[in-house]
Amino acid sequence: MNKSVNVCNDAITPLGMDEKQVAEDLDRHISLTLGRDEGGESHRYMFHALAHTIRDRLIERWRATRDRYMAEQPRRINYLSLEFLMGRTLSNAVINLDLEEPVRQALNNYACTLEEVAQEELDAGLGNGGLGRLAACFLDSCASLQLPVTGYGIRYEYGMFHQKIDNGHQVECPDHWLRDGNPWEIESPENTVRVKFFGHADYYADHAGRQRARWTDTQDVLAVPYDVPVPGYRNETVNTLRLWKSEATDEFNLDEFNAGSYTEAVAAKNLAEQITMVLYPNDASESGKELRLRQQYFLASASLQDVLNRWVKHNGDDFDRFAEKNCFQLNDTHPSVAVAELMRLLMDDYLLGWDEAWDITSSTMAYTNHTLLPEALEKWSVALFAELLPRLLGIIYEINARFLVQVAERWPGDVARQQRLSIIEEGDHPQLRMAYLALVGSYSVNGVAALHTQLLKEGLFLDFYELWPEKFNNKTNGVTPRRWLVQANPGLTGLVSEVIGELCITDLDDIARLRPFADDEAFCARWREVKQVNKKRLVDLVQQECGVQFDPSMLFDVQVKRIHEYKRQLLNVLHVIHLYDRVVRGDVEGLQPRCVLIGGKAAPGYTMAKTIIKLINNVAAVINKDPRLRPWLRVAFLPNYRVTSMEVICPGTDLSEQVSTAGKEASGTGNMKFMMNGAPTIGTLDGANIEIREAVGEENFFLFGLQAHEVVAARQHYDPDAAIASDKDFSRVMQLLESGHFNLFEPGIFDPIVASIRSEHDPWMIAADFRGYIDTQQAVSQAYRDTEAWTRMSIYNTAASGHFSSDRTIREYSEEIWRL
Ligand code: 26Q
Repeated sequence: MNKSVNVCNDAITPLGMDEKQVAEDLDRHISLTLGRDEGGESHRYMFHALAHTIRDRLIERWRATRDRYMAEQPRRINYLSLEFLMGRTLSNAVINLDLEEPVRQALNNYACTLEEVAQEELDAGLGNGGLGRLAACFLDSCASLQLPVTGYGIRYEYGMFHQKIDNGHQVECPDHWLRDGNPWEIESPENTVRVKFFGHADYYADHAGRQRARWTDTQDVLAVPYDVPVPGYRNETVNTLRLWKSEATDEFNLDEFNAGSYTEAVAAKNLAEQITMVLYPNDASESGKELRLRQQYFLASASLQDVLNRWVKHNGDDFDRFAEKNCFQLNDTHPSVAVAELMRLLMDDYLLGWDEAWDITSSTMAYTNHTLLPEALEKWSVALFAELLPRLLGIIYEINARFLVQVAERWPGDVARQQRLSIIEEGDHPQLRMAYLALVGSYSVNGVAALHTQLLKEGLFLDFYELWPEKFNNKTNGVTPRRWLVQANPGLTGLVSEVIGELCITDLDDIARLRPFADDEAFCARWREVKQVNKKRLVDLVQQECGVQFDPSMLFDVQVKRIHEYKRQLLNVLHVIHLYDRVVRGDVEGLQPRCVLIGGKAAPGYTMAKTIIKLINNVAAVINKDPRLRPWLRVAFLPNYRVTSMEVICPGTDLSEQVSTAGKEASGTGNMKFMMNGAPTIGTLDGANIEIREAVGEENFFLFGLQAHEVVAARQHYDPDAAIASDKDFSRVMQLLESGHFNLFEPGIFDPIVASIRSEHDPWMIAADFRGYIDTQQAVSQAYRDTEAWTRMSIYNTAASGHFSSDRTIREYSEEIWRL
């Protein structure tokens, strides 16, 4: 480091945070950074100029934060995740830097609004859904709580696909989100590292006779870091999200080139660069894809090397205090090969012995599980591992052998248990169970909601729980109130602050002070006004994106999330068909007019999920074109549901649908965003719904359906045909479906859906919960018609949402897992 640069920098006056300075910088970036003439700039250029203006101010604080961490040497937490679903950055940065007023005024000079300019930004869609968005909310909370947490992820060239709807079918389009350049990233080539693939492991004895290993004849790929600033809420802290891009090494190309095979050299370059080309769009594990394993190892190795390089730079090769000063939080099993990779780096590169390396690894790794579906637990073929990561496989075998000795000591002679617990699943095609590697290698294992953690302990991970009960803990998810309240719902935030006096947004329990105002009639009226404004915003979105006219005087019933059978969008459709049937039969007594909105992406290879999307669209088409239905029911499928759409959706929603089969949804986080914005939930006792209901009170939650243990018991004698036959409403709904009423010119396309509902083996037990769901929806309708009571319920939901701030979650991680 050049000292004079530092000294010089300290002397620079910080950039102004007032309107005048912001406006000057905006002008300068338009003319000098972008090379545009002033006046009449397109919103696109205004976005880039404003982003640079904001970015300059982020960078100042970023460097100060780095200096502070350097001086204070706190324990550093590294959040390893294959997904960070960040969405847009501009408005979030403006809010967190407290620049809203100056920015608005500066933009005034160009006759445009912050909203118009913000619209230009493409979502950073580097994630599938809940797990990826949770990582993004956590980063915001960590920076807002001034915790030294760095996110490590992959800079996918193509993020989550763009969903189009063509004749009711999902069509996937590429998401080239970096096309116009990304003003929020800064490349850091000096921190490039090498990641090895293929080759073989050589074992040898060193001069002291110790057994050592070398990984040789490898094909290396470069990992180049791109850093993204993560600003805390008005606290001068800016943390880092470091995203890795893969690039070909130079000498590799040169070798090929010298051998005269120029084209092979270019092809090899492509292979290296493929690694970070595209996000896998499955939100449940897709088995066996080699490229996915390459991504996982690429992230794990690059991130660990980065942390070790920084350590060695400041501490030399003394690793005594490494575990005290570092922690790796594994976001599901996706980066879990990090357990073996840290062992490799410590032993092969830094020459530690096995026991020393294991002590460090098993006291720095912590694992978060996000799923209870056994089919979603990641496995990799041993054969694939042997070819791609031979040295890692050797280490995993050794970890497993030593682990099974422990199992044998604890349960002598229990061979069945040893097989059950083994990291290697034996058979014709042996597989590595990545969750088991994570469990064995971590000092902490957490679930993401109380029920989920309990079910992990009783079921999926029971054997491990018996072995190491102290490792297991719960961390109920949360969402950041900066994005999901302040940014998404300025109207509500303003109203709340006005009545309770400055809301403490980093300690959201404070919002409980809102509760008494539910008895204040004037306040309730204003609460409704805010909701109406938000509903109109949503009406515009639905009009634009779906061409369906919603009516803000009707109840807005919303289900947005990935399309999955266990999430039961089908149940929602069955209710819609039931309402359709009622109106057509003239049975409108006690009916509440509704607008039903459904949105979400299906994994491209998940045929049933795609058929469900088609059904929603076909049902919507029949209903929306029938004039008899217009006063009662309107239905829309929102294409390309993403973070940015949720920012408009959750403030404008009256009723939040969280209807998964009990025991299947680990937590859910959309449920929390709706609650925060004052929408009561209709839901099952699943995931975080249970805690939401406890927090808001059972009278403010619309509960239905079997409980998790009842689902298990009911499977024994599950008879959907009988349930349909004995229920007139259900029979009529099935009659409409089976007669082809919603697919008159597309015969048979919904047969798989009908068959799944009627199957005794339907794992999601749609038929078991139909009646309860319909009745509870009727209770919702009735409740909604009592405007005063409904308003109170809405206020109570917001007032009780403090517990579901990701700040609370991160405080728990910080105290109980990270021990900061
Ligand atoms: C794995 C291997 C290969 C390809 C893809 C995947 C893969 C990718 C993403 C597997 C799973 C995911 C995502 C899972 C997920 O989003 N889980 C959700 O996590 C949320 C945050 O904890 C919970 O709220 C949800 O309940 C849970 O479904």
